[in-house]
Amino acid sequence: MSEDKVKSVDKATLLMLEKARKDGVSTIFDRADDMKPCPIGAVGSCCKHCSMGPCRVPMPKKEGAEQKVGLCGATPATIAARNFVRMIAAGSAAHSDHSRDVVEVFLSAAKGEIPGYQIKDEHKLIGMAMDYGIDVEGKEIKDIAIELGEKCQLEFGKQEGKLLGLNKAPDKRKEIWEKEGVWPRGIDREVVEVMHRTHMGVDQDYKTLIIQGTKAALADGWSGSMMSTDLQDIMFDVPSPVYSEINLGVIKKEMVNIIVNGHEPLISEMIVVASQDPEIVEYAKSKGAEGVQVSGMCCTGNEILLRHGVPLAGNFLQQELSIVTGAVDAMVVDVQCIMQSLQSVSKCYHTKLITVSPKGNIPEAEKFEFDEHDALNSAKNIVKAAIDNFPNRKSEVLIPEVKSGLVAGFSHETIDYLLGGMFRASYKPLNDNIINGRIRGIAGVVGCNNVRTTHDDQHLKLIKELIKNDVIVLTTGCSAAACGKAGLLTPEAAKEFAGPGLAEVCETVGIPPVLHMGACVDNSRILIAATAVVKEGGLGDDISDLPAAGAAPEWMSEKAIAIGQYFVASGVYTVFGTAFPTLGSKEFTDYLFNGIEEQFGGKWDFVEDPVEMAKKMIEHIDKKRKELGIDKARERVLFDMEKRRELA
Ligand code: MSK
Repeated sequence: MSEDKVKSVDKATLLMLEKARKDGVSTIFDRADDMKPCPIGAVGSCCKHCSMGPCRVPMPKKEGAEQKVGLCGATPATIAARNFVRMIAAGSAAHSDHSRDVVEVFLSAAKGEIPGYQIKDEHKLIGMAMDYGIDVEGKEIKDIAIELGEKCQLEFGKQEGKLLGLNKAPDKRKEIWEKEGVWPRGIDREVVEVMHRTHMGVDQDYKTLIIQGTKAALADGWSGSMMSTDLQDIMFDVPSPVYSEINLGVIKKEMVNIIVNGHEPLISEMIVVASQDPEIVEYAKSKGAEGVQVSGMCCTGNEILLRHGVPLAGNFLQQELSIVTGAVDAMVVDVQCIMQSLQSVSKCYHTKLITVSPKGNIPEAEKFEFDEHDALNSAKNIVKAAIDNFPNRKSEVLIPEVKSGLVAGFSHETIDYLLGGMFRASYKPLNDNIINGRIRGIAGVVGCNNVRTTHDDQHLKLIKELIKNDVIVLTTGCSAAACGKAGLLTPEAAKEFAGPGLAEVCETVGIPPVLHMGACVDNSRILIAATAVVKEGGLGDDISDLPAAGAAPEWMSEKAIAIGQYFVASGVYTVFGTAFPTLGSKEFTDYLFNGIEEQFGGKWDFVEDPVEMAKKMIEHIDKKRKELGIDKARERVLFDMEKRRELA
């Protein structure tokens, strides 16, 4: 156990690691001990884009010595930039292909072809249609929805013109994108062009490579990801605050346990409905169970947590460990962040591994053809397969008695409403509290777990430091889950962890100091929230003027790099931890950490220590406060009652 302590700060994770070892099961934590990352590839200095290599161009050990180039002459800057923008393209493709599936289902739902899915939020539908330039006057909801679905579909393959989603940004930001020539044309086109330019012997200048990478990233953040968030909200409802529980302790011994894992809520939404059907509950009882418990994992879990309060069993590094409990009767996976090792781990227990996405093919998993036209019955078949597996439990069941309460579901619409009230929904109270200094600034802390650092530790140290210093935190993905497990997603956390100014605002409004905004695609909600703050007024006229910063302290996926780049290109100072994939080129890294700011007002940074990371983010926030002329107000607020009494 003592050796495991550094592997995670989460008690449930440590308990299950101990059980895995006793059961002879290998997990990602064991494999990380056995295999160290390649130090050359980790910093972007390995080019494997042709068969003459891989060429490795590490930093010279002796200062002043010349750095090698690839066989074709590609410099370390070109190699690092090509690797970096390919990561952006992969991340953007992942988010946007998810979005394509959502658009297809939305369009079928709008046409009334798939009865399980409907248009639930007409208000949001009309708003989005208007953003996409659709004249809604006098039209039926159904017709507006069809027109919107068709318009969204075109965004993927558009060859010329401009992606429409970016129109939502502040005017000044749009001018910057125009000036820098980075407004994307079509989602697919920008991703394909990255792949072409990074092919052997094409674009040889990191400055033009990153321009193309920026187009692909913006196509993700302001279009692909944003479309899926918005259309999912229209079909499944805009999230609003909901109480639930998190951690492996939400798995129930006497119930049939289904874990839904991945990123797309299209099928898991139906599994939730199916699991509550009286006929299904009776069927579960006929097999000796008390009922059916659906729990989430990673971002599919975040999606159904936000909209239905379905408990979250854990984040990325806990997916294998949920099976180690011996109580998971089926793990249903869709796409992204699903470990291949789930096949071998589930074989050690009785767990049925089910894949519902043809794109996420897993050789040894059971494949369920999901028929959208008969969605509920398809979902019932999946649930029944889990129920049939309940009597097959073979190993000792051990569920850690570790779980925490949380409040999730802070869409940007909800924040608007909570702050301003139903009849005067507005960001004004937030802006006022930033101006008067009760809230020092805003931080978006997002992203994955990474087994190369202590699980959840970086997220928690960073976020606790930020809220202690009156910085309100918006969070998504596995970072949000880490916060939930540590009790940071409850209104009570404000009193315990937040600085006096932030705590006062949270207590008045009744919100936690850390707001769970959703899955990784929902980082688009943070962009819209930042835009709403700009449009409210008093804090400059662009996102880059805001006292705000972003971070992904435990990132690991290519999607995180795409997210980071669209935040930087939207004007945000963005800090990553654990590792940074361009450090092998001083020239390209200097550009990302400094030069890029002149173009976009945002920049990258890399800091390993989370407290130091918080310090740098707060320094940036204070710099922005000074530029806005609101640093004086903050000093006044910090003069608390005790000091006033002393003065008297
Ligand atoms: S699941 S991309 S590990 S946040 Fe969205 Fe978590 Fe990162 Fe996957």
